[in-house]
Amino acid sequence: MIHEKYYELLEKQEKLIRRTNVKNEDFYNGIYDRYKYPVLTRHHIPLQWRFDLNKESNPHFLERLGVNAIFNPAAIYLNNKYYLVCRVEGFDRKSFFAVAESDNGIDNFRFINAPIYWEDVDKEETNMYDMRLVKHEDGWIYGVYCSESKDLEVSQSDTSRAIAKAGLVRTKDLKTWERLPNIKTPSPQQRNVVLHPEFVNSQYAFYTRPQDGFISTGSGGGIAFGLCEDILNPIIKEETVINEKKYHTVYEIKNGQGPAPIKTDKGWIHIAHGVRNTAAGLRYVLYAFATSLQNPKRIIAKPGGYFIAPYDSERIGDVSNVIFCNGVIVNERHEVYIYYASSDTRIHVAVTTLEKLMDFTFQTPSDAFRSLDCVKQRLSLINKNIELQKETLHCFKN
Ligand code: M1P
Repeated sequence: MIHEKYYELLEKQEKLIRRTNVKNEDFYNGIYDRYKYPVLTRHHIPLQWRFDLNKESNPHFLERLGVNAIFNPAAIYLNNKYYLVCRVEGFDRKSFFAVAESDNGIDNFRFINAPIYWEDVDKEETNMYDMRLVKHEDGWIYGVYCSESKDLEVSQSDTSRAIAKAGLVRTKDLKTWERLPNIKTPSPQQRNVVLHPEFVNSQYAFYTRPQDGFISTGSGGGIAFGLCEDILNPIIKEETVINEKKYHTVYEIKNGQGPAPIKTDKGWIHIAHGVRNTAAGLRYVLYAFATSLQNPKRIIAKPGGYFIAPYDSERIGDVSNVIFCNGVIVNERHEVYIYYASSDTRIHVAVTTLEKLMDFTFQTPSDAFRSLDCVKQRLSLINKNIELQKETLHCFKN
């Protein structure tokens, strides 16, 4: 017999899932709209994934397998539906992937099927997270994720040193997944590895983020590019850093590719995350850049500063002051849905159009790298506006 408490919690959860999301009218930058409510939180997880519903075996209706957070989702648009492949983190710290579906991309996201399970090919793998989904021109949907294992080279007393690698899976329907071998790269550690949607020189192309250590990126930490001949035996022989981390920018100590880039008439638009250090710890923001259609290794535009930063309550969570994005959707109406997580805790959406995103990417002044040069940029903007105001006043008087 099902415990009566289940029905009570289910009713509450249904209200949450069916709640209409609305634009956050307090926020304006013209570039994108923020939405009032997160699109997914841990309260959206199906109750049967957390509770034993049976009154006999669970008379007090205790939570057996809790969920701590839902964040950093991959995103894909299939058959007019919006899908997020979320990072779901249990109370035990282990993350896994689960698919949520919505008809409009901004609300009513509901988890479907069961948590994703695939063949266990790497017995050393302890944790998995931050998938990037790509519908590749070869016809498969690929997922690249961070596959974490304990570093066995360090002494036994070091219980936290780990190794991050790039795990690879593929699917056609988000239900059945084929686990392919981990991607081999020249760098000792990898996170934020992303497949480019098209072949480059007849090869699979990847963005990587080489790093020496698990947390600290050491000599790596920028966005690199590499080619791979065989996706079933994925080896990237050479990684070339195309977008470095840089002093006194928003990507000073880490710089990682977000979702796969968006193709536009003027170039590939990338949403990436940049990290800097502060007295309060690391601060993660999103920024944008564009690469050439003819040569995806060449950066052709890079607006200065951030695109999305932690805002109001987004600042607070398990790992505060973090905005992370590994999923974006462009629908047939050229609307752009940017799924971002705040503070490693919950998922939000920011919505714009391709036209506005291109305007932002190609027209925003780039970082001048020095305060006085940035003042010059701003003075040029102000002076142009003063001229316009004078002209307008003149016209008005006449
Ligand atoms: O805690 C912030 C993020 O830290 C890691 O990202 P990165 O390697 O780019 O610094 C990941 O653990 C990511 O999931 C997390 O959101």
